Amino acid sequence: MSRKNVERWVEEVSGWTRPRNVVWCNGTRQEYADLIEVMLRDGTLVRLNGKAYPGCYLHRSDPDDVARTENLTFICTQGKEAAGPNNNWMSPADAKGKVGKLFEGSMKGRTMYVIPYLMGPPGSPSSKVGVEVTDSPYVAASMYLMTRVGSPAFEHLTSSDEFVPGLHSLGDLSPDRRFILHFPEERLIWSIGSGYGGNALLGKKCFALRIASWMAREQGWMAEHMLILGLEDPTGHKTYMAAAFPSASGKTNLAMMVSALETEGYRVWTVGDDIAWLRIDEEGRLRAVNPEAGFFGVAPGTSISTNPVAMRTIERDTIFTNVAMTSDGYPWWEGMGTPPPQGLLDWQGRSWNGSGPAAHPNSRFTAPARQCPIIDSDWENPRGVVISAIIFGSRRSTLIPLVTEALNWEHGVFMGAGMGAETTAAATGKVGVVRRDPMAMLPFCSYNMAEYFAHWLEMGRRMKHQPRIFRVNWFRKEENGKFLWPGFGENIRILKWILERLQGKAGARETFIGHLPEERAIDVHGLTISSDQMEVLTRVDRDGWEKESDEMAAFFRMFGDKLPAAIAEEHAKLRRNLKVSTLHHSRTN
Ligand code: OXD
Ligand code: MN
Repeated sequence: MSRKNVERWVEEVSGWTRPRNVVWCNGTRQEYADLIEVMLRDGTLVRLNGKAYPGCYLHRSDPDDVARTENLTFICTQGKEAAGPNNNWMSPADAKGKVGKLFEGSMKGRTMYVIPYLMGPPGSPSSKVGVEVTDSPYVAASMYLMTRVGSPAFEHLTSSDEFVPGLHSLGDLSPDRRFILHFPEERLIWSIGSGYGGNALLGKKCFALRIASWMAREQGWMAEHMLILGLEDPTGHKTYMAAAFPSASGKTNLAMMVSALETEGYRVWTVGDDIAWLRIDEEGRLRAVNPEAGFFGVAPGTSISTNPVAMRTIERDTIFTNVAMTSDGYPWWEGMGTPPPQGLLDWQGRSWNGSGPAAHPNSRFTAPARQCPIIDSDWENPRGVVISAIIFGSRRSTLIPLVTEALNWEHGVFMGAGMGAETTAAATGKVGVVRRDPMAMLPFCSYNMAEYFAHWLEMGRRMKHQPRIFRVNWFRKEENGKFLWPGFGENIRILKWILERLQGKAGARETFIGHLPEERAIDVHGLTISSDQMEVLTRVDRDGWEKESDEMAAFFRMFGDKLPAAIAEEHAKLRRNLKVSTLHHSRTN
């Protein structure tokens, strides 16, 4: 490599942030052990019960630093237009002037870790190198779990000189001096004032989604907020699917699902749980790799019944953040399936008095992907896996059916582009309000989303074998607030319908929102769900769609005439069809 280029950059930033010393990370186990030692000594980590949870630690963060801060996240491009109405923008000069000052001396008295890391499988044409410089040992240790640190990165750099530098400092952790800045034109990341995963593990959201989505558009590939799974059918054949859901909406659970139809031969294999890098192969198929090497999953709600695979993945060599801790040194969180024990310490280390959650709602586990018992045999295949279906999903307690298949690629892109989602605790702000979150990428697309939709359309045109596109919603609720669909391992029934659609076997009826499963096309044997409930789950609610369509219109209007004509046309078609169905409605009533 240009190890020299990296050295030059490190020298520059250390002259300016002034750390006490600089440590280069090579990715060895010993280095990881040393980092852990440092943090046990200074209280950054607490060792968990070594018998039940060997190699596991708890980190309690600053109480004001527990989630991504979208309002403090900026795209810094020469022109504001390039960032689009979907991003906060600062000019590179202003950003560097303002935030550069905060970095001055910000590492005083601390160690600076230099972390060269590879995103993607070693030897893959999709993989890319980043170098993160950080003064947080917690961030450095987390990077060991989430990426491939050291030699895989240097080896990759023998074939290409390109690396994405990322400068991170905890600063004083004040939200008033917190900035997550992206300079996509020069492929640079600056982050200060937060140690939280999505703000500070720069390989994840900052590089693998924001910088990468920009690079992907320029270079003709895609960087998406998607899990990747392999669905094995009774013949032993695997079909790979990629699914985009907003943060904290069950991607990890879906990617690691223990199938309720396992005895019939349907099972799921995990390739990734959060991010997919997709490119078109020589035969015109879409192939995906998981750029990450670990999981940064939401703890609350994870249990032996909801996600036994995750529970097994995190029983060793895992860092927990902001979970509660029992008096025996076990991690604990709401929805873990055991009642809160006596003597519980809450996520801030205080004795828990029963009021409020003991674990923070966005508390997390960080664990290497190779520990996942159902990790797919091809998860590190340099060529990636061929994607046959793309699934969009989000939390919606009303309206959106259990599953819908798009009528074609353009309609599918419209489906993703207009997707609404209820907000979650993964970002600061109000939870449970519906916002438009196209392709679950609203917080992560670093350029004008109108151009992002155009890029999706263009990718579709370039593919000879387009994946089919689906929209799912496991989160529909009854009036009493109970979920209508059991979810988790039972979601295999929906994946099975999707697979049968790909195989031309499953029945569907065409409606103006797409293909919906025919009555009894979804295999519900063994489930206690009535045909009335299934009918509700697959119904098209005209009035609800009228309102949904208005909300989409308001969102699309932000993009003015940049909105691709194909998206505007799909929206107009929905409007026309709604009118027709109103006429029909009034005639038959
Ligand atoms: C995540 C997120 O942590 O999307 O994956 O916030
Ligand atoms: Mn995510």
